[in-house]
Amino acid sequence: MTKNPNVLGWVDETIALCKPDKVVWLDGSQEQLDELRRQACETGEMIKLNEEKLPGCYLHRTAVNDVARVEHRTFICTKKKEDAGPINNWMDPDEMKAKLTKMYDGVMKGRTMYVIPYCMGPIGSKLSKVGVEVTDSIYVVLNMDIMTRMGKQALEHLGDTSNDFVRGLHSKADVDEENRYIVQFPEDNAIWSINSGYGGNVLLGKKCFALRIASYQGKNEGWMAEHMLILGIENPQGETKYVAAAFPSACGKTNLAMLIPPEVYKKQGYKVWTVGDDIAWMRIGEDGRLWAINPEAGFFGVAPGTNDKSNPNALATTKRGTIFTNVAHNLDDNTIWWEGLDKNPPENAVDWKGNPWNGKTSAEKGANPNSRFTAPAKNCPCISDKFNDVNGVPISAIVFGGRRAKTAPLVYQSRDWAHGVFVGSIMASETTAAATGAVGVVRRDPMAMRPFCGYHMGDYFGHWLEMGERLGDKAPKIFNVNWFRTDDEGHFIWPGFGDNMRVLMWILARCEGKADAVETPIGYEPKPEDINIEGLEGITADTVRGLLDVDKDLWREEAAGIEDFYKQFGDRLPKEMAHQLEVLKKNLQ
Ligand code: GTP
Ligand code: SPV
Ligand code: MN
Repeated sequence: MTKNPNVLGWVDETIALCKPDKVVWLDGSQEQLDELRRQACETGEMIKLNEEKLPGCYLHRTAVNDVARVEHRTFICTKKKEDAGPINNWMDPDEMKAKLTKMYDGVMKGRTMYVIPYCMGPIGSKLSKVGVEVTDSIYVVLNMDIMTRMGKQALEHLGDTSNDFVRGLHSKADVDEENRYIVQFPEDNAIWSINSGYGGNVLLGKKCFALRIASYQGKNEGWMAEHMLILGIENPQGETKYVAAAFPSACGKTNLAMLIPPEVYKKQGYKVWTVGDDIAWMRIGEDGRLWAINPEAGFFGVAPGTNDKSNPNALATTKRGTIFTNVAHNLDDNTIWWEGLDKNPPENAVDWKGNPWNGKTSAEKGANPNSRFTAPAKNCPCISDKFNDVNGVPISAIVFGGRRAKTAPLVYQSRDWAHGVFVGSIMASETTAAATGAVGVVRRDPMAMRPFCGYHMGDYFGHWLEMGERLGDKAPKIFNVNWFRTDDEGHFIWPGFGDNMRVLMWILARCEGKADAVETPIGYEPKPEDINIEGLEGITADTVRGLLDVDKDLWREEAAGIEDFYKQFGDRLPKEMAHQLEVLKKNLQ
């Protein structure tokens, strides 16, 4: 399929190491993929769902011990420990390779090795990059087919001589969690993943390449790889402005990216278009502005909570050609179900663990809280016509946000780019089921990149500052949002979902110099009456005032927490960041 000696040489090495019975190169043809679907159904790896109701859709259950990313087993292996920084797990690359080589040796005996060439980003775009993943999992192949542009087209994009591709070696091995490793070697353009069969651990184009490796490449090559959705808001005159937003895992990116405008905007003719829901690669264009592409071709979205009210566009996207992972299986009509899909759970079902399950009587959940759908972007009713554009889209605003019951207000704007980098760096959010470990614990998650930054976080802040200097007055404006403030009973105060557009509208108005703001100790905020609440039940200007409240006591505690967090970066914390913290402390006096 290719003459590229770098690709051929590397694949030969992996064959010699893993010793598969058979090697299959994925060309991307439907015949080849259909044959793999057939095989996966034969072995029980996948279950074919109701062809009338869910054409081309399949269900897969992972091992019960393998349902989320594993941050404690994820490593950044740079030659020097300090280059991985204090937040990443590190091991010497030679030591790690020696350790894992023993585990890969002969691991594919009796199995088939699949070689998946794939392109992250539109074919032919200068912003796109190629990876090759070898794996022993058909589930991985079929997911990569949805999530990336894979097959021959990717090898053609790479060309016959280039060595600029990411080498991804995956084996599910025995799915042994004690020996599970997700390892990035940024200096070698390589990823080694073993003993998992789940999502972000094994679809190596996604978090491992498009964020961890790509963030490192971006630093060296002068661009940015970020954990951001990209959406366009089209006004009644037909002009579209683009926003990129970084929220931690399971904090609302897919939902915001596909939002349905509230009636008040819909009737005026506003439309929202999805460019991406998880990752943005951004470069400075010839016009000096920041341009973004979505490197992915599909959505690996959180299933629970997705329904025809919260996210009808996502639900519509999953009706064809979709793989469902770890949701409940409705045996009556061979469809699927998850918590929050509707109020009618199936009685005759199988839960995500594979046990008989009655949704009406069981106390157990039918779907894992981190169950997912893998759906082609082209199914999405609101997919942007710029989705495949080789130039990407120009970004007007960057939005950070987390899941905070208190402290962070509904929205605020940074005073300038450097302050915006500070605002991103102090993000904190409650942990979710997207990674193993405790859920609901507040932790610092700078730019939503804590689990995904492939190098020293202090240098990463420095890279953001440098990008701002290069962008100058063409830099996007930077904001922070929080949809998750709760009242005394723990209920969300802000309605969220489609109504988040009301906040985005203030953000865009600020970018165009058309809205006022008030100065607070943490940045600029809207006047409560500048958030449009027309048609919202139970929300008054006073509710908005409450949501915008900056509690100085809480923020003084916050500043102390930031100071602690910053300490670990030592002299690799840019001076500008320390200065911004001093300004915040002074503003809070
Ligand atoms: P990853 O794919 O893990 O990166 O997650 P994500 O950031 O795309 O999160 P997603 O949009 O899938 O939302 C995760 C959870 O948050 C779902 O259960 C949603 O229902 C919920 N959620 C999303 N937006 C809102 C919102 O505006 N308000 C509230 N209360 N919940 C929301
Ligand atoms: C996330 O956890 O941010 C995800 C899911 O988008 S995974 O691909 O598993 O990383
Ligand atoms: Mn994500």
